[in-house]
Amino acid sequence: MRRLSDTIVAPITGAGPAPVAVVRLSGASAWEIAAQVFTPWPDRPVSHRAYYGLIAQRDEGLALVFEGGRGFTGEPAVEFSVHGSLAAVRSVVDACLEAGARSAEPGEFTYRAFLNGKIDLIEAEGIRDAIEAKTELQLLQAKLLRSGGLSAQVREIVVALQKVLAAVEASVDFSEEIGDLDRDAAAIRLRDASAKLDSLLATARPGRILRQGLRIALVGRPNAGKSSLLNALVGIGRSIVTEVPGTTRDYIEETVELGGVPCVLIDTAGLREPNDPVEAEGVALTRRWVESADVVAYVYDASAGLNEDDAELLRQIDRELLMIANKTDLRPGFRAPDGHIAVSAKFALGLEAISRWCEAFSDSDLAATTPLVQGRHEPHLRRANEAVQSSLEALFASVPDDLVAVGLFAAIDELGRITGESADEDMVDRIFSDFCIGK
Ligand SMILES: Nc1nc2c(ncn2[C@@H]2O[C@H](COP(=O)(O)OP(=O)(O)O)[C@@H](O)[C@H]2O)c(=O)[nH]1
Ligand SMILES: [Mg+2]
Repeated sequence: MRRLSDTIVAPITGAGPAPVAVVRLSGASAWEIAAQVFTPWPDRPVSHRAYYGLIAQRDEGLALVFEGGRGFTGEPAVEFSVHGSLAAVRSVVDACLEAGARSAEPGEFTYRAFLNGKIDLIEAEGIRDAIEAKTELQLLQAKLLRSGGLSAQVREIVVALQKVLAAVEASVDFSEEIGDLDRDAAAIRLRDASAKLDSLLATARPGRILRQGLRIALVGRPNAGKSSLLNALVGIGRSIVTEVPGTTRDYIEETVELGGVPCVLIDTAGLREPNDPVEAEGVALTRRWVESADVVAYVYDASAGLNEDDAELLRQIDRELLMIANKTDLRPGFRAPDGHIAVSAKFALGLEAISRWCEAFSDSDLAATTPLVQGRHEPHLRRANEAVQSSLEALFASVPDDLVAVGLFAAIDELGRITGESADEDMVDRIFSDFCIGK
């Protein structure tokens, strides 16, 4: 386990060379250590003030000083701005290590901010997401988490449950003095809490799409133009990452931003396309891609139309379906059936309609205005909701009121795991180990 009593040091800016780099020193002895590596160190440093001087006897730069409770970590800290060369950064870090600091582990600054009560776990996740954001919406979303919007909603539910719990416990302990529990009032509170949990849970899918991308499997008969469509979409989209297909893979994935939404396009490139698309192997493989996808983009040749093979493939698909009529350039005047999108992959026509569809499907408007729950939060919210439901049932069943309390304790505990109030050490460690060094 990390020792909180240590003073830790790490660069908090990216790998240089760059004009400037920042090295953060944080912990109880930060000022004492800074006094050894920075000259002239002020006699009475003032928090939030920057001092100019010589750092580690080699490079001149600024020392920005924070007193305990006022910086990012909540501890005394000093941030040195130096020239952004590898050598300059290393000499500052080394000087701090020699003076008694140790290297910070990944996420350790944020971990301390959490332990010192500056942020909760959700806000820490917002910081991580801001660092990792690849799209504008991801950045906006990270800000919503960081500014405590989701934390406040979770806490509000906890407070409501605590009020019911207090009433239940009072009626158990002092029923003679205060009379029976007001079951209707308790039920109203619990139903309201459950509805709030439901609406938080409803943001899980757009949240997952925003972070991990909307997974779209391209499916259709051989030669329908699936690979051409993938290339055309990559051509109009803003490229995020390109995954190189491994030798063991029988498909490729390309991540591209379409209509502001990160989309993972899944194609069957490299695979021997079966002659008969409904032959066992073809269907089994298609099913495997489809299973990992949110959406199946079913591509067909508009000049040939849909036939029995298409019907058979379509019967296998149990995902949200987007029908795409391709090769419309071969059929001037083609009018796509309702709900189908007409494109020409070859001439990159009609692709904007696919972007708009992705934008609408993934509720990306929501992501700009509402904090969305993350994969880590989801099981806790679900279990909290189940516990609230069981309390509601117990409320009107002929069972002791203690049983109502059991469900409420469980729900409050689950919600505390989201914000970190009742999180165990392993879980907290897992979250912070996702962070990079220097954060
Ligand atoms: N005219 C025309 N040909 C296309 C279009 N899209 C794909 N093709 C051609 O159709 C053939 C099969 O395309 P491909 O993308 O490999 O299909 P896949 O088997 O579904 O991946 C190739 O010769 C493409 O050039 C299109 O929009 N218009
Ligand atoms: Mg292909």
